[in-house]
Amino acid sequence: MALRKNQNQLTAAEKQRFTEAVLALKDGGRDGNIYDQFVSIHNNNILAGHFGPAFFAWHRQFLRKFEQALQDIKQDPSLGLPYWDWTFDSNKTSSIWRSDFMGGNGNSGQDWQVQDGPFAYNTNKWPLKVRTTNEPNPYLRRQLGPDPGTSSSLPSLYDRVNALRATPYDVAPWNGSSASGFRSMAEGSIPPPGDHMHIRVHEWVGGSMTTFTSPNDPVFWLHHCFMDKLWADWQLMHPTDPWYLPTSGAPIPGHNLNDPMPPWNQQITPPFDKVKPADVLSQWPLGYHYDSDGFLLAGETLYPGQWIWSPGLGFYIRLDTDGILRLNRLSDNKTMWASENSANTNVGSCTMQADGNLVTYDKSHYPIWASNTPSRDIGRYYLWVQDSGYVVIRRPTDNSILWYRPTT
Ligand code: CU1
Ligand code: CU1
Repeated sequence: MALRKNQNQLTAAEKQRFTEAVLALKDGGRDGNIYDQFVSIHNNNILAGHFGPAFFAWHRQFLRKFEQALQDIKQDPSLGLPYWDWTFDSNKTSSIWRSDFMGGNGNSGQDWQVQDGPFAYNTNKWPLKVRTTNEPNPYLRRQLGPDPGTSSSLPSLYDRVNALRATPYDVAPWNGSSASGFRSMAEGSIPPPGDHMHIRVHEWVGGSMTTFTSPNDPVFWLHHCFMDKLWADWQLMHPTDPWYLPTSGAPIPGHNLNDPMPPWNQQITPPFDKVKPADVLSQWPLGYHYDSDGFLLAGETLYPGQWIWSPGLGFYIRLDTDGILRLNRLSDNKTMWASENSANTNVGSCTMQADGNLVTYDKSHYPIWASNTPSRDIGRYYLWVQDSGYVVIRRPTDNSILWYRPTT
C-alpha cells in the first residue's frame, strides 16, 4: 500500500526521495522518457478527463499510473504521491515552494522562469519537451498568485467544505455547464458554476500550470493528489450516495460509469488497459490510501498540532502538543472533551489503528491513551467529528458507532 501524505509533513529525506524519483522518470527509465509520456497523455485527452463527470475518475487513474512509475523506478512500492492542501499551505512563502522541494516562484523579469529548486531550467535536468503554442519555451514557468484573503487567492477551507457537502456526485447535462453537484463544484468549468476550486489552483500557480501540458510542472501531481483525496473524502462522507454518476447520458465518450476511458481504452503499449470509471471508484483496491485530514481512516495518524474538523466547521478534534486529544467548539473555543491521560510533552502521534482502536503514543511508541475499542472488523472503522459536537469511531458500511465522546 502506498501512503499518500500531506506534503507539509514530509521529512527532508522524503522530499528528496520524491523529487529524485520524478527527475529519474524525466531522465528516461527503461522505457525512455516516461515523464513526458504522461505530459502527452494529459494534453491528448483533454475532453476525456476534464469538463465532465470523469474528471475525478480519469485523474485517479492517471495519478495511480504515475505513482506506479515512481515506485518502479525507485523499486519502492510504498512510495506515495504527496498532496498539497492548498486550503492550508496557501502562501507564496509556504514550504512547498522552497528549493528543497518544488522550487519557488518564477522571475517576473524573465518570463516567470523558475530559477531555483530541482526543476529550474538552469539545472539542465528539467527541459519542457511536450509543448504547445501556449508553452513555446522549454523552461518551467510560475507566476504565484495573491496570498489569502484577497481576490483570486486559493480556495479556502470553507470552499472545500461546501464542495464536500454537495450532492449528488454530478448532475445533467454532465459537462462543463453542470450547475450543481460535487464534481462541478470541485472541478470548476467555464463559466464557473460554483467554487470551481481545481481550476483556481491551476490559475493561482500560473505559468506552465495554466496550460493543458500542466503536468510539466511537478506541482501538478501534488495538486491533483489533493483533488483525488477530496473525492475520497466525499465518498466517505456520503456512503449511501452513488459514488459516480451518470450510468448513461454523458455527452462525451468516457464519461459514463462503464465507458472505457481514453487512452486506457486503447491497447497501445502496456501497461494501459481498458479502464472505466467503475474500476476506480475506491482507492483501496488501487493500492493507496491517504494520511489524516478531515477523517482519520484505519491506519492513519494525527501528529501533534494536527486536527480534524467537523463538516460544518463547528467542532474540531486536535492532538495537542501536551499529548492530550481535545474536542473543541470553534465558536467559543470550549473544550467539549479531553482524553483522560495526563499531560505528556513527549507525545508522538495518535493512530486510528486498523483494529478500530484509537491510540495515542509517545515518541518511543509507548501508548499513553487508548479508546480501548479493538474490533475484529479490521480496517473498517474511521474517526469522524460530527456537526452535532460528537467525535465518533464509525463504520461506514452500516453507520454503526463503536465509540463516541462526550458521553453526556
Ligand atoms: Cu487534468
Ligand atoms: Cu488539473
